[in-house]
Amino acid sequence: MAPWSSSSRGRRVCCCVLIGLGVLVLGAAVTAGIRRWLQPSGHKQWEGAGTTAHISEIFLGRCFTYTQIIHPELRDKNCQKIWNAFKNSFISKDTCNITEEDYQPLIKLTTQTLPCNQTLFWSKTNVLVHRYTKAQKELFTLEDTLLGYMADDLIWCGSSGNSEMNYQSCPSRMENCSNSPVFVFWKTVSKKFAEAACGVVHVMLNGSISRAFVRNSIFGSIEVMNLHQERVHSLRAWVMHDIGGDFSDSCSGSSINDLRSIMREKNIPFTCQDDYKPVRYIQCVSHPEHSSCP
Ligand code: JS2
Repeated sequence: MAPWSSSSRGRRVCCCVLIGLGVLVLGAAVTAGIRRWLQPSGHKQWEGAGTTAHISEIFLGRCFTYTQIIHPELRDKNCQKIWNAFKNSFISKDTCNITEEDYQPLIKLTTQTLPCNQTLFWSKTNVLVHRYTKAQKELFTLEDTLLGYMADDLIWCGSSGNSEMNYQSCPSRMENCSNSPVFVFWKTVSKKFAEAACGVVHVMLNGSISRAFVRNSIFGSIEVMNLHQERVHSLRAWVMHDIGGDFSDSCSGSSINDLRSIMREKNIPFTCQDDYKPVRYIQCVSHPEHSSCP
C-alpha cells in the first residue's frame, strides 16, 4: 500500500472531523440565533411592550361594566362571545398582516347606534376630551362607545401558528409592522365611528402644538375621510389651548385652513371656535387662579 495512502486517509479523516465540527458549530449558532430571535414562548421578539397582563379579565370586566351598568340598554350583549371574537381576530395570525376583515366578527357583535349630533372626535387632546365627556354626557368619543371603552390603553398581539398571546413583546409603532393588531383595530373602529356619524359633529383639537390639525393622524386620515355629507350637516371644531400653554395654532392658523378646505371639498359646512368655554371650564378646575378662568 502506497506510503502516501495512510497519510491521505489521515487527512481525509481529519477533514471529515473538521467539516463535522464546522456543521455542528454552525448548527448551534443558527439554533442560538433562532432561539434569541424567538422568545421562549416561540413568539418573535419585538421592541414594544407585550400584551397587557390579564387582558381577558380586563376586557370582559369592561364589557360587563359597560353593558350592565353604564349602558344597560346593551345588557343583552354576550361579553364572552365578544371576547372570543376579539381574541380570534389576531390569535395564531401573522401579527404584521392583520386586516380590517379580521375584526368584522367583533364589530358585528358590538354594534351600537349613536344618536345624531352626539359624535365627538379628537386629536392630540386625549386627556381633556375624556374629562369633558365624563362631565358632559351628551357627546360620545370613540372611547365612550362599547368597542373603544373595552380596548382603550390595552396592547395585544400574537404570532402565526401560536395559540398563545405574546405577553413579552408586541410591535411598536416604529417597527415596520404597520398592520399590527392594535393599529389595525383603531383604524378599523375609527372608520366605523366616522361612517356612523350624523347631524352636527364635533372635534376637539390642540392649539398648543405646532399644527392642531394633522393630515396623517387617525382623525385627519381616516375619520375626516369617512364623514359623509348626506349624513353630516356640519363639523364644529374646538381648538383648545393649555392653560398657561403656547398659542401655537388657532382657528385662523394654517392647519385649520387645511381642514376647512378639505371640508369645503366634501361639501360639509365647517365652523371653528378657539377655547370653547364649557371645555375651558373643565381646564379651569385644575387652574382656578388663572386669569383666563372665571
Ligand atoms: C393606541 C389608540 C390606544 O377622533 C379620535 C378617536 O376617535 C380615535 O380613535 O382617533 C382619533 C384620535 O386619533 P389621532 O387623530 O391620531 O390623535 P392622537 O392624539 O395621535 O391619538 C392617537 C391614538 C388614537 C387611537 N387610539 N391607539 N392605543 O389605547 C388607543 N386609544 C385610541 N383612541
